[in-house]
Amino acid sequence: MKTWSVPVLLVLLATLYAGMAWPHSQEKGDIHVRHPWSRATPPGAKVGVTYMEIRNTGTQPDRLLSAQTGVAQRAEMHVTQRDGDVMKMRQVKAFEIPARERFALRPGGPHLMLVDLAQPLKKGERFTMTLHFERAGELEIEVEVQEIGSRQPHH
Ligand SMILES: [Cu+2]
Repeated sequence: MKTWSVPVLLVLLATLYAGMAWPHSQEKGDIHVRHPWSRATPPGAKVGVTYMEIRNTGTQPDRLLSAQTGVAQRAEMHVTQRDGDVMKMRQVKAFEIPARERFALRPGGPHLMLVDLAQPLKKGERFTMTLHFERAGELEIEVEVQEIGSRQPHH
C-alpha cells in the first residue's frame, strides 16, 4: 500500500495544480501571458485597469497592437511617465515585446486602461480579453478582478 500511495498522491497533486494554474497562463505561439488581473472599481467609475506579464519566448520581437473586452468600450495601451513630482499616463500605439524577454504590465508602469466601463468591476469576477499581437496573432485571455487597491496579482 505505502509503496504506491506516494506516487498516486503526487499525480493527484500535479493534476490539481495544473487545474488551478490553467486560467493564469495562456499562450499562443511564442507569446505567453501570465497572471492577467484587474482591480475592482468603485460605483460610478468609468475606467479600470488590466495588468499581466507578457513573455516572448521566441527569437523575434513582437508587438501588442490592440486589446478588446466586453466590459469596456475601449482598452487603451498606456505607459506611465514621471513629470516632475507627478506620474502621468500617456497612450501608445503598441507595446513592444522584445525577443526572449518579459514585458510586465504593472501598477506604476505600462498597463491596459479600460475606458467607459459597462458596469463596475467586482472582486472575484473574471472577464475575457482578446489581445492582438503582430506576429503571434489573436490570444484570448481571462482576467481576474481583485479587490480595490491591489498592488500585485494573487495566485
Ligand atoms: Cu492609464
